[in-house]
Amino acid sequence: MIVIGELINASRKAIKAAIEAKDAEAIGKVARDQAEAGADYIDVNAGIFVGKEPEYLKWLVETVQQVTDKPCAIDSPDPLAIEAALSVHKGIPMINSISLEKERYEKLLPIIAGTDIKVIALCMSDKGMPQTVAHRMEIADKLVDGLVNAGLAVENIFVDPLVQPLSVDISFGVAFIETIEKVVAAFPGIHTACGLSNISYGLPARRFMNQTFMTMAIAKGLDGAIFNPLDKQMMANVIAAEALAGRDNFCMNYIKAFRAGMFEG
Ligand code: THG
Repeated sequence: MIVIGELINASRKAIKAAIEAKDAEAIGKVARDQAEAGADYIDVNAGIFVGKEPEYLKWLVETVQQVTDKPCAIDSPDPLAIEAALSVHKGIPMINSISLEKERYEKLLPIIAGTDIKVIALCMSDKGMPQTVAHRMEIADKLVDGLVNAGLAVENIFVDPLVQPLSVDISFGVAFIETIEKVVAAFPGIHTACGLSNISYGLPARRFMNQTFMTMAIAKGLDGAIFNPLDKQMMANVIAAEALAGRDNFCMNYIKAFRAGMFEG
């Protein structure tokens, strides 16, 4: 599982305050904690700051990279904010995300064309959020096609079929999972990703929903996710699910995690 740590998101109160105060120590700690817990990428999102998003996103990238070698997942719908963050990022970042929305697509594609940058391809278009598997696949097809034609390796693309709340429509869980299965079959070598916790929005006991959904999605091939890596139960659950899905030779990773004490407590 490619773990994208979600905690540096300005929609969270403590993070919003830390960004406004330019509290590098507070942000650095959240970055370091997530890296130590096993995050492969540190997501940075300053989306609530209209007008100041480019400046803040840039500062977040610099601040995170002062304390960890992990690359960032630059999380913004605004190509200008992404460009600002890219200008200071060291190593190979992940862009979160490109979509089929015309303006976003046309501005981002030339920025990433021919590079080694990892990119999340979010299944969203100017028609809004897709409701069905067929609509999600139609968008995924166009995005993967466009990105590959622009010179990106299929291995650097993470299709995100877009998790929407089960409380809004009872078909959204199955639609997401079926899309994962189809994407993995349609584009050999591709990765997938998602903002997992959207599934439980508006429901009680969200952690149960999130954990079970993660297991179901891993069974169908999900191999990347944006979530809280400090949630030890979720991390242990992910490692067990990947072994059960046949993606952990000789259960080596599972056994290693056990020896490291991940399943205690
Ligand atoms: N796909 C992609 N990127 C995404 C999303 C997605 N980025 C944003 C979001 N969705 C995923 N990131 C987060 C970050 C933080 C929280 C949830 C999703 C979070 N939520 C608290 C909760 O669920 O309880 C509420 C906020 C709070 O702590 O106050 O922390 O779908 N590509």
